[in-house]
Amino acid sequence: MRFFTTFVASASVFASVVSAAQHNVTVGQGNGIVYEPKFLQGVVAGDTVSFKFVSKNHTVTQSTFTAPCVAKPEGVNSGFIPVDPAAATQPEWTIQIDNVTAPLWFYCAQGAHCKGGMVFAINPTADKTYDAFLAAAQGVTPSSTSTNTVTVTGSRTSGSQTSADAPSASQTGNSALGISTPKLTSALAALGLIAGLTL
Ligand SMILES: *[C@@H]1O[C@H](CO)[C@@H](O)[C@H](O)[C@H]1NC(C)=O
Ligand SMILES: *[C@@H]1O[C@H](CO)[C@@H](O)[C@H](O)[C@H]1NC(C)=O
Ligand SMILES: *[C@@H]1O[C@H](CO)[C@@H](O)[C@H](O)[C@H]1NC(C)=O
Ligand SMILES: [Cu+2]
Repeated sequence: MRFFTTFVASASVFASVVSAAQHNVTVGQGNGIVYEPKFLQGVVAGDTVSFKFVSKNHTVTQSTFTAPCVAKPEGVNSGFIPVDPAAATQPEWTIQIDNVTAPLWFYCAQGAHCKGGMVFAINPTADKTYDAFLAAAQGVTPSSTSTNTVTVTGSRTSGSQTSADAPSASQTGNSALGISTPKLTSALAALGLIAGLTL
């Protein structure tokens, strides 16, 4: 009977794990200044979104619908993640979506990538569409990136893989933003040695 009890408990844990979907987004596909797909629909609370960085040196930075190329205060931010073309594995950065009441908006903080159309959305609506967000991004001069981003770059290029990889302000107290637990899921230890990447 002890075996049976254990089995039931394990099964229910497994069920709750598989019910949350993992959505996958590629960053920099084909050396492009692009997220693929450009937006996700139907993301529900508990789902994760995993960003795989496949080229160059991009970010996934949370913004707002009205200011697409400006980091949202307290928003999540991957920081700059350079990709070594010769590396066997590519860096991944994963967020968990806790609150899908409102759409979520993101951009790349590298150079003029945002103005060039490198923007991403989760659950855009009929009212606030991806196309409207993209148009606003292309019409807006990217502002200088926040001090948060500078901090992230510094700790990543020094090879840290701890939570200091991203600004702590972005990692906690984000329930109202609907996002939690950003985490870097691939080894970045060699980052400090990567050189000569193009923007
Ligand atoms: C995302 O990638 C993971 C790991 O490769 C895979 O298990 C999962 O099915 C993918 N999700 C989708 C929606 O394709
Ligand atoms: C979910 O997000 C909405 C819109 O941003 C916000 O008004 C609401 O308070 C959030 N709910 C929770 C439980 O954080
Ligand atoms: C990535 O881009 C950031 C911002 O332009 C820059 O500070 C950093 O040095 C770049 N990293 C690499 C490895 O090129
Ligand atoms: Cu970019």
